Amino acid sequence: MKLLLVCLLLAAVTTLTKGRRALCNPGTWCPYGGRSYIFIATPKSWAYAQMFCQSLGGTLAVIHNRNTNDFLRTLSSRMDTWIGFSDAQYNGVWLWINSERVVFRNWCRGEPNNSGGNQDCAIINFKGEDCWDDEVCMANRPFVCERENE
Ligand SMILES: [Ca+2]
Ligand SMILES: [Ca+2]
Repeated sequence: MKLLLVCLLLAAVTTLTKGRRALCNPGTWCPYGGRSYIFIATPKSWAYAQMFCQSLGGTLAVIHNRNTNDFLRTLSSRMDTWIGFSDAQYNGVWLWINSERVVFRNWCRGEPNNSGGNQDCAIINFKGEDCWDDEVCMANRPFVCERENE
């Protein structure tokens, strides 16, 4: 019975993902644009999310263009999701966790607003929308990791 359910689920996922550029099974690394990404649905604080990504051989995901943004938006099912973008070092100075240059941003209107004076970590899919918000880093959120392809 359990096996049948798993098969049905797999069939459903396969149907849903048909036509996309890559077939990604939930909980596995998904190659895209020269890197691989994984969505972790278990909510963690930003720092613990990064540590978890490191334990998988990666970092929190970095976004350099619209295509990657859209891909991760789909991968994360449009849930509030941490990415590796933070201004914790110096408020207002947003840096990628792998130190790569910032060439793409997708802030929601009025964001980042540093609300309450301590929003230093970025999520995608704010309120389900296609834009980013700064939030309190201690908040528990799902997250996406990335790593180099083997
Ligand atoms: Ca801030
Ligand atoms: Ca905010």
